[in-house]
Amino acid sequence: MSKRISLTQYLVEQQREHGHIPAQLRLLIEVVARACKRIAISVNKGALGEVLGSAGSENVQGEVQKKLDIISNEVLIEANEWGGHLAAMASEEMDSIHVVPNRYPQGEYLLLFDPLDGSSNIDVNVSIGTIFSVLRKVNNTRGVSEEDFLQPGKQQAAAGYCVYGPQTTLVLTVGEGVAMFTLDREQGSWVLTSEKVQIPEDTKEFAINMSNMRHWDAPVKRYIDECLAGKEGPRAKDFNMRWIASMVADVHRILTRGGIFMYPWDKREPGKPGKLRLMYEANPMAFLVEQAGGLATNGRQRIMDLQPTKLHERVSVILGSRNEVQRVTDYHGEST
Ligand code: AHM
Ligand code: MG
Repeated sequence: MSKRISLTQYLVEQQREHGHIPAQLRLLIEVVARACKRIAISVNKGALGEVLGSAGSENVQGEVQKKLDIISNEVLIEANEWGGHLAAMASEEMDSIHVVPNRYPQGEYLLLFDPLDGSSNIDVNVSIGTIFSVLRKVNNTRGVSEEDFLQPGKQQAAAGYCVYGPQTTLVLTVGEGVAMFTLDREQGSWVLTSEKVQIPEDTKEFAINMSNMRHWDAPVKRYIDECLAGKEGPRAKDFNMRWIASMVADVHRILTRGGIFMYPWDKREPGKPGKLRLMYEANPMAFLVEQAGGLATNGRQRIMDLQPTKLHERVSVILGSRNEVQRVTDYHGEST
């Protein structure tokens, strides 16, 4: 059997080789990974743990919160607030930022997360996940405020997700490629199972919620129409479609075998730039996808170049295999 490399060993080796993972960042990643293990235990218990169903509350975006959304949020906060590596946290499930209480030392990092992405899949036993993004607190001269979080995605120090599926897998980047770790349940440890992940440049697989087709903008409609035309159409090849409705699971497939994922802006709510959240979903996934050789845009600009104006900002998302994302982005350019 080949040598097993744990998450800790991987991070220590990265630190030695590249010297760019400060001890605080390593600790932070390990704490997030530990929290994900706890969330995985709750997810696995399902009905037996009485964790399914709605919590009877709404988040800041007016979405009904599931019990597991709230449990996962609490697990991440409790695990991270006392370690001394963080200044504050922000979550899709909280109205405003959570500043590390005074009784604990304040660190230099900011942690953002979608504690349980793919909430509509919780009760039906389909893959869901936790997405996280790490920023550095740039201004050290005062306390911490929401403004400190409003940094473009290219400034992320680390990002990743944990997918709770048939296997529990943690996928991570610290800016030196993408690595995957599978949870060994018997040992309770994360084992490196894939390194230097690369997304193929071309693909025959797309992921989009087709029920929104009538609301799409012309460039998205053109791209999908061409895919659907198959061998006989302008693309001269047949395409396959997948839509799990859990971004983590769709992105995980794309990191594993390629593909394109789109949750584009559509005409239903003209004032709203998209469904997915820039800071908790789009930025961390864009960082991972780019580190694996793919692209991530909002149709017009690179996602990680976008300057956020508010914490819960939404964005149009197109990411995955480089040549396909470039094609959809070019279609947007041609339509203006
Ligand atoms: P959530 O964070 O409330 O779970 O919403 C995000 C999810 C993504 O994981 C997924 O890609 C999308 O919403 C699915 O949306 P839809 O149900 O419109 O297909
Ligand atoms: Mg989400």
